[in-house]
Amino acid sequence: MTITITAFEKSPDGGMGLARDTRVRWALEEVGQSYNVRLVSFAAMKEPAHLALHPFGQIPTYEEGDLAIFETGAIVFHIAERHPGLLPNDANARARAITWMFAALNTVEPPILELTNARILEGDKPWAQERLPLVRERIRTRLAPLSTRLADADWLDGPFSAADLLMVSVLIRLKMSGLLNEFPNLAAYVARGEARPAYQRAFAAQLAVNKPSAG
Ligand SMILES: N[C@@H](CCC(=O)N[C@@H](CS)C(=O)NCC(=O)O)C(=O)O
Repeated sequence: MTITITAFEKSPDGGMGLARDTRVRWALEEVGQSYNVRLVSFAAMKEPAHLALHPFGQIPTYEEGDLAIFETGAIVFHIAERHPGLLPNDANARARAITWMFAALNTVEPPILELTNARILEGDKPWAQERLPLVRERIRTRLAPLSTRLADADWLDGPFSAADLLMVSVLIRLKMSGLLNEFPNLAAYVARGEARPAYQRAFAAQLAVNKPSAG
């Protein structure tokens, strides 16, 4: 069945892979599933046709036959459930992997997004500089236990899974902040994720959309 996802016509990050279609592309690449991409402008994302797919007017969305879903956690979970390779078969290991998927999106991602908000959306506010150390400290309170738990393992719980795909996708956002380098095992973890051929293909595909055209 044909799979179609949506992505930014022009991503604000210029193709650095931070737009969330990258994690969906990555999941599809990991399981060897081909997909189509429908590019949408910021204006189109707020129009009825897209709002019918995504009530909050965001990307990515995922369509497959008569199924349409949104939220990257749900999309990656859906892909992982229908294809082998992203979730363990053992019931307990699977439950632990799903736990880490939620932890990535629910516990680790929010303070990281706060940093983006503080820098970009609130950067011109008089209190912006004063707030930054507090926001960075909140991120450290998540990275420190994550680093302790990962220790010298390659992945969060046994072989690479959808949990690592989401956790790495979330941590990638910190690369420019310097915070990741305070935790060398997390920096190495992200590098391991980025080195996966499936990630490389996903990254290249989103970059191809956003690359400034030659000439
Ligand atoms: N929790 C959602 C977040 C989706 C989201 O924030 N998408 C961004 C792109 S990465 C977006 O569409 N931003 C434009 C907007 O909110 O208007 C998910 O994981 O899918």
